[in-house]
Amino acid sequence: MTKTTEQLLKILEQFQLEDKAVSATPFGNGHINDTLKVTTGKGESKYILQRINHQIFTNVDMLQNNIRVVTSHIRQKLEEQGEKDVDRKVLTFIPTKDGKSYYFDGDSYWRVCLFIPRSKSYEEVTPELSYEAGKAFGDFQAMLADIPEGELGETIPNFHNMEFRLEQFHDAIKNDDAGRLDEVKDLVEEIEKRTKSMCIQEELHREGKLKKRINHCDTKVNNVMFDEEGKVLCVIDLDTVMPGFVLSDIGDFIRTGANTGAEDDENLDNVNVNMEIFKAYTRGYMEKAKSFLTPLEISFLPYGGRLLTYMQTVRFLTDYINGDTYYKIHHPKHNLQRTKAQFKLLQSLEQHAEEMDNFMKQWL
Ligand code: ADP
Ligand code: GN1
Ligand code: MG
Repeated sequence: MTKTTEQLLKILEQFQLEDKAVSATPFGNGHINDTLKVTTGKGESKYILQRINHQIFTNVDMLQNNIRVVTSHIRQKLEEQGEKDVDRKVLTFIPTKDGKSYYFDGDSYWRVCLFIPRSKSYEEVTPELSYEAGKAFGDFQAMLADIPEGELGETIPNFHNMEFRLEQFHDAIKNDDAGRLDEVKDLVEEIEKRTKSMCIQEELHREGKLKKRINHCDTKVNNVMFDEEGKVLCVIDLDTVMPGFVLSDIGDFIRTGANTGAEDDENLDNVNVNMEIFKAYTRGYMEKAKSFLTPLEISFLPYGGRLLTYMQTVRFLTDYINGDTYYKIHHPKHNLQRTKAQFKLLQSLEQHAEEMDNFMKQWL
């Protein structure tokens, strides 16, 4: 439900804001939450207001508790390191007037954080920005590695569990709720061909060879904030930070950052893997993550790119078959278009698999 500015300002009044808000306008390109930039009387962008998608994040208390644990853990580490610019290096959430981390208006859940001044996010990156982002996500995982097990909940259970995503896919096919199955038969077949090879992580985990770590789980390039000089400030969009398999956090960056086209590109010729971006991200990531990754995990990093791209293909197609119940869409065939573009990227990653594996040898 769209809110008027007046309604949004009423919601903002519930929070302990230092400066009075005068406007709130839609911001960013997220598919899940609604993000608004809040401006004060002085014309300054001061806050970010977000409506949490509680159809998807059903346990808002768990979600907000995870974010509190993660941001305070990082804040403490930054302070210990003598960091001067802490407020631009980690998100700062503003409590409500009654001390809660979110406000429920009887219909939606809202939260507010500080707008990071002089910051920028990108939909496309250069090798330099990609290297910086690799360091940022490697560092993020390293900083969270000592959070005791059990302290963070799974905000979306089985979020990056490939076996579970395929179960959802097969349910969608069985039900064919929107009557779209005929139209997507070829894509379904391509997905089926790869099911076994894409569930290796779950298999290795059962065999005790792969452990879970705390991951960001949404390492899209637009979830990294950079400063004016192209240095990383911090990673944002912390809703999906949870225990999972380490490949998530390289895989989603390769999927989004190392794509020469857009996630939903209409022209599939635009979509290919950009090897320079892959190499730069991996170099940055390995600088920070080498100390905690096992040789098995290191050798699997390029597979992570294929896996997350395959997973996203499956998720978009599942949503299309279900009749677009999960992702925000901008036109009726959007999820199909996204599926095709992601599948094209997967094919390109498959063609470059050997080259990517060879690149990893310097760390093995
Ligand atoms: P979504 O879940 O919708 O992706 P995000 O938290 O990633 O939401 O926010 C969407 C976009 O808004 C980001 O890509 C970023 O450009 C911008 N943004 C979010 N939080 C901040 C912030 N604290 N300061 C500045 N920009 C932000
Ligand atoms: C969603 O919130 P956003 O737009 O950054 C999704 C990710 C997908 C991504 C695809 C909670 O991320 O898992 O990879 O869209 N988030 C959730 O673009 O499902
Ligand atoms: Mg985001």
